[in-house]
Formats: sequence, C-alpha cells, structure tokens
Amino acid sequence: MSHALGNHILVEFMGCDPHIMNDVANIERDMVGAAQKAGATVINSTFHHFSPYGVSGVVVIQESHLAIHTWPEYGYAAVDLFTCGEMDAWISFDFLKECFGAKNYSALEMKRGSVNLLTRNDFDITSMREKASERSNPEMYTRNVWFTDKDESQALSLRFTGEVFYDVQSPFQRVRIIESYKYGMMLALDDMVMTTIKDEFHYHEMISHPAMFTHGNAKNILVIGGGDGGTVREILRHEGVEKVTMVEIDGEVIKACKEFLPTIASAFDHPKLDLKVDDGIAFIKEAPENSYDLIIVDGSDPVGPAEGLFSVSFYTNCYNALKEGGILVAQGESPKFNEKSFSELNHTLQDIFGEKNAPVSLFYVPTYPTGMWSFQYGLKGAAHPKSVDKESEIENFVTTQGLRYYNSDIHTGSFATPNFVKSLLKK
Ligand code: SPD
Repeated sequence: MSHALGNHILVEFMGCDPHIMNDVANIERDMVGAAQKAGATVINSTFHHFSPYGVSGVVVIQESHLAIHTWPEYGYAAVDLFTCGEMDAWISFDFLKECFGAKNYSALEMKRGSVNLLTRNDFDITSMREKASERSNPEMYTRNVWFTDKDESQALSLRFTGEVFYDVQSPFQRVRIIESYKYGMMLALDDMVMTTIKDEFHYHEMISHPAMFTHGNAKNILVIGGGDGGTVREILRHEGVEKVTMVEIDGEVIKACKEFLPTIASAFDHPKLDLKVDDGIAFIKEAPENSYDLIIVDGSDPVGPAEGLFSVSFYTNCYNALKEGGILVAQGESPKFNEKSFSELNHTLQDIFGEKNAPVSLFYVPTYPTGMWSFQYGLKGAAHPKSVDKESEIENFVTTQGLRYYNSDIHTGSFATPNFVKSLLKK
C-alpha cells in the first residue's frame, strides 16, 4: 500500500449511556484524555452543548484532530479520529469505547492524502512541523467548553475552564460546581445557572434589602430554599434581626457551596440562624399562623423540586404564616425568559394578597438568560416598597456594609416596570 499523510478512523459508538452523551464537561475531558492517551499533543479543545440535547466538539492536536457529535436520545456518538505521524488512533478508540460505555460500535479506517496522488510543493513542511513542536507546551492548551442555560429558543452560555469541582446527583437534582472564566466558581442545578461568585451580589442584595427596608422592623424571618447561603448572609447584616429560619430541601447544595463557594456560604454558622434541611413546602404548611415578619422564597426555576414553590396552596400557606404587616418576597423568574411563570406567579400573588399588594422588583443578573430577572412581593399590610422614604438610612447601611448593587435609587427604581411588563402583570 502506498504511503499516506494521514489516517482517518470514522467511528460509530452505539448503545452509549444517554447521560454521558449529554454531558459536555465529561465528553471534553474524555476526548482530551483519548488524545493524550495516544501520545498526542493537545493544542485546543472546543465543545458545546446544544438544545435540547447533544454535544459537539473538537480537540485539535498537533497530529490533526479528534471530533465528536452526540445524539443522547439515540445513545449515539459519531467520532472522527484523524491523525498523522506515528500516533496510533486505535488507542484513542479503545479509550473512548470504555468511557462512553458503548455496547456496539463500528469503525471505518481510511488513509488520507495518498502521496502517490499528490504533487509536493517546494517548501519544507518537516522543518515547519519541528518549529511548531518547539513552540507548543504539551501541558498547556486552550479549552473552549461552554455551559448553556436555555429553553427551546433562548440561551445564555458561559465559557468555563472544563474543571468540574463537584458533581453529585442528589435525590432532587444534579448539583454541580464548575468554574467559569468570566464569573468564577458557579453553582448549577440540573442545567441551570443558580449563582456565581462574581455576580451573586446582584441577586442576594436585591432579594433581601428592599424588603428589609420596606418592613423596617423585621425580626423573625423565614427563608425557603437559598441553599447557597447568600440570602441569609445578606439578611443577617441587619442588626435588628432576631432569628432566621432557613429551610433548604437539598443538603448537597449546602455541602457543595460551603466547600466551593465560601464567600457566599459564609453565614451558615451565625448564631441567629436555624438551618433545617427539609421540605420548605411541607414546613410552611405546618407553620403556625402570624409567625414571620418576612418570608423569602429563594427557590430555583419551576421545574424539579422547586415546581411546588409556584403553586397557589404554597403562597396561601405563606400568607397565613406571615404576621399582619409582613412581607413575602419570591424569586419571580424573568419577564423575557419565562413570561408564563412570571405572570402566573404575579396573578397568584394578586389573588392572595390583593391586586395592589403584589409589586414586582426588576434587577439584572448577567449570568441568567436574558439578564433581566425579578423578585415578586406579597404585602400583608400597608407598607409598600415604592413609598419607602429612608434615603439616608439606606445609604448609611450601603456604605457600612460595602454593598455593591443595592442603594436608595435602586430601591425605588427597581419597582418601576416597563410597559411590556405591566401588560404581563395585568389580569
Ligand atoms: N434561573 C435562575 C433562577 C434563580 C434561582 N435562585 C438562585 C439561588 C441564589 N441564591
């Protein structure tokens, strides 16, 4: 057989584990591992997760490339192993077969660039390859791995380092800590961004301080959810608070955040905090009437364990558990990403608390799809966040606490609603 420039193996992996086929971080790690196992020098890796599922990616190696496209719904991966030089691509093949748990496979090997069909130009490719190998450090390569939070038609992607610090399937959800380049360490539940160390203050200051200043004298506070600890950290900045009860359903979230997001999970040992790992929906059902000044629902999106946090019965129970003059604040989704959940939640709050007692606060989170997010209120009394007139008290608090998002202008401004939002809120 005549000499060829490259060797190309086209592989069909079938009967693979669908979860593995949908896991961009693991696939990137395995594809890079397959290249390194065969002695290749990795230059760059680029991997994306697609909606609703599937991963595509390429590992560029000095010896050519490894590429993959997966169809998790069929347990299938189409893999290209293109190599030149001495590299044995069958080593990569064997490695990936194990990693993907492929029950069946086929492979077609082709020689690429038959030398007897090609005319050699007059430049010295050998010396170019030598120069390239002198330049590259086999320990260093560029990774392009993207985490995508999405629905069927919109997404927000963050490039992350590819390192997975925590990845546990709890009884409720998949809990992951990964590191994004722009926003640092990040908590993801299932495939949704929950918080990152560099922009968490937008969310946690805004879920806490507007309600605290609106109430003015909140002493007994209940937080449902909030497993990363950011909300209780903010609430406990207020000296008048006597007790915070926090009920988080998933102990894995608390564990992961204590270990990897310590600046967010910094108040779990506070003496005023009573931390319970329990079902918040069941807890509020049993809560005595007129118990809390403030109830904060820091839940995730209305899928999985948080679905019940968007129900009429749950908010009726919250209403009953609030004291007269009490305030409810709930994670209210986005009027640009989850319009239906956003308006349905507000209509529920209007039904329970009264039409004028369900204001919405808008704020911005760069790591949530569309960036525009909301907290929704239920007011069981006359105090209204729009009528708060405490500019110097708020500014003094902002300065002494070193807040980075909330201030007296934001307090007022966040309750202003664009016209399209007013339409979504109208019943
Ligand atoms: N899509 C994100 C919804 C926000 C969920 N809560 C975040 C928890 C922060 N404490």
